[in-house]
Amino acid sequence: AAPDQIHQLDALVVGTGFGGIHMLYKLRKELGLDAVAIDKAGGVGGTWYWNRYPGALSDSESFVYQYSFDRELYEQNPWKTKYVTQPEILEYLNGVVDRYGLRDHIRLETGMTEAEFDENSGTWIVRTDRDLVFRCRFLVTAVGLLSATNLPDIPGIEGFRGRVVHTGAWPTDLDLAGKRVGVIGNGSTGGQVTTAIAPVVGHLTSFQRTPQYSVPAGNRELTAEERRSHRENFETNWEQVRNSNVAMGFEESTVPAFSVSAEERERIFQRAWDEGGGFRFMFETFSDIATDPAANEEAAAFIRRKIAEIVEDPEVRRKLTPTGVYAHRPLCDSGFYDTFNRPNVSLVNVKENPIARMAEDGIVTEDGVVHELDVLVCATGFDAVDGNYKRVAIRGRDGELLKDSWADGPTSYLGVATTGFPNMFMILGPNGPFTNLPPSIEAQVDWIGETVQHVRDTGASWIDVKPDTEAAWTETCADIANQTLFPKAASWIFGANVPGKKRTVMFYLGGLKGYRALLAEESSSGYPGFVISADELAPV
Ligand code: NA7
Repeated sequence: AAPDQIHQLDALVVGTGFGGIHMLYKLRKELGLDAVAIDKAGGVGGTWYWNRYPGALSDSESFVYQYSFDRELYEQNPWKTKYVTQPEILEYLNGVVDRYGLRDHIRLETGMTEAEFDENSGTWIVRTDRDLVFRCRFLVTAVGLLSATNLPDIPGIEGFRGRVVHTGAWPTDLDLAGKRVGVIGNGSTGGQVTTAIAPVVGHLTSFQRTPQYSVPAGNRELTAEERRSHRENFETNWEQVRNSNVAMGFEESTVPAFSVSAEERERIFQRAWDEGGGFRFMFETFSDIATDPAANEEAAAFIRRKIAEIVEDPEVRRKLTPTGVYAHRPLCDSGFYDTFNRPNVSLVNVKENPIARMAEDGIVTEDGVVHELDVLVCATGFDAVDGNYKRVAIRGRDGELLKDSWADGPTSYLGVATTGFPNMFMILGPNGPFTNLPPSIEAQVDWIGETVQHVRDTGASWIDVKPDTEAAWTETCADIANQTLFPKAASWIFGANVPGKKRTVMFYLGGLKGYRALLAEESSSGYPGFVISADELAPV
């Protein structure tokens, strides 16, 4: 584009999910900057725009699955159930955008394709898939850590006469009633979609590679008393959330599993099972489920006993029963195991009997059976954390591509900035906290806002992470992860779900409280982990 077609801005935000919306609010309403947000989607909402599959639900409890930056917004939110569904969350986010008058500053159906840092001017030039080019001092990427879809590579899939859909790009016109539907995957998404559609479809075939541990979600209406308490205890509740590890709105246990008797242990697991919630089951019961193999096995064995009680057919039960460590992202469901007692549901374990190819009329497994399908639903997850960064060309200092800089695995400092890419801030970048996400997003947005203000106040043109700082942070994240059992399970938390993706640490598992303290220390001590362009020029 000719220079006169370039839109000059103080800041550009890429993405309009929970992170992007809050960042745009911060930049415009609190810092008074000229900021715009773009999104490749046709509406705002990020994750909650794309994941419209039946059964899509946040399994963070609704009283903590929202913003806390405006108490009035919080108090006016009408959510009445313990968990909220995709349409409710999407409506909420649209309401936030309208409430603060942000819609005029959002360009939809506009995807970032390239971004390049110009060191002389200390600005970013951002190109899009439209005729829109931006030049801005600050670039904030809020592109989602679970949004770049991962599709299975099935030979012959293009010859399938039916329809193939990914849960993370769900079409609005798809009617599954009476259809023969295959679902590949049984993570959070697969569990939800399978449970929701089984009563509606003609026949459902679930293709599972790794059986999962799941506990009941326990969704229900909140009582009037609970809702009143959430409003009235706004400050104490959010203080608790911000000073916890997983930010889910409960106190994490400090009691080791073997410090109580076997009967007491059983009682505590049963109480958690009855209450519901995957994170509660893993972190509210005992302090060492995620770290001590023997404690972990106690929790796993409890869930296996429940599966044995629920699932009637012995062969189906065997296939549904996990044997490994309980260290994926903890799941919960609304009747997942029960679904396999239905006469219209069948289960194929694709580790024992892999998918060989796709025929015109369905999936052919290695035993030669054709599983006839009208629709194939891929609940196969995401190229998590860095997926969206690798799909565009982001060039930092000296023209280096971000995906090359991350060739050995994505890194950052505090999940918000990465060396060589000055003035670029990430929301939920690699090696950020592993928590219920809105509270971590708010911590990052606050910090990014403060840092942008700092750079402006000092008159500097850019700020960049020191390479040593970033290397040390990667090491910290790896050290903490290695003290847990999570690396022992092959999941997206470590990049293990995408073929060919390097397995590496992608989260800070030290908890939100510690994370927030580190962010605060960095800014209050004058950004020792960063180089600020003026610093370099200062006489020694
Ligand atoms: P997940 O948790 O990555 O689950 C993906 C599922 O798809 C999982 O069961 C995978 O089996 C399965 N999968 C992936 N690729 C294949 C192939 N090629 N063949 C067979 N099965 C496959 O994604 P979700 O969308 O459920 O959830 C992601 C996060 O989003 C979730 O944790 C929430 O935080 C929100 P595997 O276990 O790898 O053997």
